[in-house]
Amino acid sequence: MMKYSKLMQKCINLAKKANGKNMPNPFVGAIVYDEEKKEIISSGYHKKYGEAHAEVNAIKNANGNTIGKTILVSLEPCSHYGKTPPCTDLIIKSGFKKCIIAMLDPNKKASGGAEILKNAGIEVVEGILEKEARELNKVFLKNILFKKPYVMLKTATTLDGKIALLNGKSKWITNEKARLKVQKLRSKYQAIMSASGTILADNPKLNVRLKNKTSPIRIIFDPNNKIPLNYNVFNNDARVILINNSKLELPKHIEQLNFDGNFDKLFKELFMMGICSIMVEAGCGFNSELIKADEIDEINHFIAPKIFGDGLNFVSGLNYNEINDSIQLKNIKVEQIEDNLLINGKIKIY
Ligand code: AOF
Ligand code: ZN
Repeated sequence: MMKYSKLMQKCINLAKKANGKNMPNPFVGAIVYDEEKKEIISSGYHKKYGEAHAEVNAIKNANGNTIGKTILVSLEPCSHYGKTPPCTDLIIKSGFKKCIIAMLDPNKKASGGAEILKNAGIEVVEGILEKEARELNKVFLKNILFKKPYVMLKTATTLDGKIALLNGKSKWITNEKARLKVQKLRSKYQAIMSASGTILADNPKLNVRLKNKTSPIRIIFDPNNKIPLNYNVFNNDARVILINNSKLELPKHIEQLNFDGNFDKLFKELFMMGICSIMVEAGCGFNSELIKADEIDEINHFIAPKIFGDGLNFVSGLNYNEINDSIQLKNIKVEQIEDNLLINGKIKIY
């Protein structure tokens, strides 16, 4: 199994090259392998939404050298006619002996490929680097299983957990390199979401100031119509979705959505508007609402070596009687960025 893990890791690394152009489709990588010669014949990945699947690209690159060979794919080969024909047909036609899969496809329309291959006499091995493959496709999994966007909360606090001084001042808690990291995180999400408190206090641009990177869609939570339309977040650098219950006349790049207090419904509506992944950068009020509504999947939390004493909390209004009932982040990763720390963890694992 060791050799398959190494090869599957290569499939996963290949899949990442799509760099989001695959959205809303999954990241998928594939390798055609010769078990006798112990060598990789070819590889491929899903490059762009609507275009060839990973298996198709890997098989094309094998130039006919597939009979009796093994194919490794980071996702169960599809069995359906979508934008492209079923990969199972091509795998069977190409004469493969074995198919190694990291994870089954959660998409009911396309799943069942493993069974089809087995019925055609191909040996199928499932679950190689499944955890890594699910991490790679966390956004796709959330989208398919819940019809909602994947939501990551970014926070930055002092050592004593404060996001601002009591007077609201918060520029700058983290160091410059940590702020560059925030730009990189923003570039990985399709949309960035913030709320009126933060926007009125900081008038942020919520854009990406990195070379060759487009800025994310901005989702502005302002149900009580507090933010004037001349604020930076409403400029036409990118599409804006404004959550606001007033009757407004808006420029073309701003779409309006109402909010009735139900976050589950709000995120489902955002998904229907094509939003697959969201990074939240807001203040205590909005962070707390989303955490209480159980809408956060992942947290990236920066810590700076400062002590503010009395100040604004990162979360408030949550309380538990038992430690076991409190929120426990999983799969923790810690990165030191000069004198700051970045702690990444999951609230939900898909
Ligand atoms: C991909 N790339 O490499 C694999 C996918 O509309 P289609 O034909 O592109 O089908 C999309 C579905 O196919 C997708 O949701 C997933 O379930 C399955 N497998 N999709 O985009 C790939 N192997
Ligand atoms: Zn396919």
